[in-house]
Amino acid sequence: MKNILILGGDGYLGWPTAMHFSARGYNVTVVDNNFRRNMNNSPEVGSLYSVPSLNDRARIWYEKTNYEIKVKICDLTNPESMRSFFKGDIAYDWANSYEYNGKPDVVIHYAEQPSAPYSMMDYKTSNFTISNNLIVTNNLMYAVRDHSIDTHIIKLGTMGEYGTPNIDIEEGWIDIEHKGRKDTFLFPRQAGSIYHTTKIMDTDLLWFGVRMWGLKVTDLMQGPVYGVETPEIDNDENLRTIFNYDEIFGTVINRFITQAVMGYPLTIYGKGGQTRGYLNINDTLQCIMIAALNPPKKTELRIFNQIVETLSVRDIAEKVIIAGKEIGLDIKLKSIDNPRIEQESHYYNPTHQGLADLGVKPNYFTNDVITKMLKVVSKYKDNINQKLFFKGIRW
Ligand code: USQ
Repeated sequence: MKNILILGGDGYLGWPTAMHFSARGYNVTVVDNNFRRNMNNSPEVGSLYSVPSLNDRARIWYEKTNYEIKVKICDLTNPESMRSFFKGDIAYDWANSYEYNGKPDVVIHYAEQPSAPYSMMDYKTSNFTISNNLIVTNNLMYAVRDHSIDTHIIKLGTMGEYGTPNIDIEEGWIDIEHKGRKDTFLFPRQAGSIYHTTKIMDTDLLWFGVRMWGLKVTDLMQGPVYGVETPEIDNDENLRTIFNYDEIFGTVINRFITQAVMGYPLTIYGKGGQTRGYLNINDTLQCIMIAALNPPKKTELRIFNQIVETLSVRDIAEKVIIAGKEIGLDIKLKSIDNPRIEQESHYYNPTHQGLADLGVKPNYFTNDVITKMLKVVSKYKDNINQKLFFKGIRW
């Protein structure tokens, strides 16, 4: 494994992933269409701080570490743009000052519209989510099939593909016995938003590519991620990753931490019994690295549930309140009429053994982790616009 291609390398997870691989000596290329960055300029979106352009961040990273991260800004819904990364030409694109690496050994696919609320705003944002996410995945699948069949595709899926069924959630697959015969199928899926539905469709596309053409795919069913620091960011202002606290792009833990810092009551939607599998951003990095170092067999769609612990919204709020007290914060919570359509108290028991068996060591949502996050976020207090905490995007 030498060449790593990261699609969506400017996002919350993409940029830390790029630095994580680069710091370990891999040849990293990041591609992005600037969607998340442009959205941060919208008056409805709140980011804790602004981050340098992707090209500038790569330059700053190089000056600090001597490791090069190659950057290409382009739209991967354009099939020719996607295919250019898999042809293996060592070519120079003069117009964009970009030099192509050889074929990627691993491609990590984050290049999707990642927000459930955004996908539910109206038919336009829904159409954008569907067309962007599915066309990028389909372009990727064909590019690998046509030019680089040995490339290992690591696709970020989501635990939300499974929904909240009243049975245990298996790791991707389920054995079914029906009228005396047995077979193995993808675990039943039932998404709670248009965004999550596109992730189900991505999985179906890739499963098709695996069966038809023998692609080598790892699909990571990831839960909501939280955190603001990684060893590579190393508290460096210029290497920070995009961090949103607004209702559209902020995930619940990052939002609650930011609300806590501002003394704003934590926005619990409905009963707060909504339970999900969470993980720290550092565990995302661990999981991706371990998945890359342990590729599946050819013709295998390997699925891992990428979470480390399950928590309800109320559990999260209570933990933040307790940790906040330790550093003198008086945090309240507030139950809000739920703008989403989802179960608010339900059974939830997902298996998540595969990545642990490969050596992932979990970091939990502890007091210590919470107080550290509260302290980092406090530094940017002046940038926080409380009006963006709740907008009420209805499903
Ligand atoms: N929630 C609140 N209050 C808030 C925000 C959220 O109670 O202020 C609740 C939501 O109703 C939901 C839960 O917290 O029940 C999680 O919401 P979220 O916004 O953190 O996560 P979600 O919309 O599901 O999406 C996020 C990421 C997405 C990823 C997904 C993993 O944005 O990219 O795929 O987490 S999962 O949820 O497992 O599908």
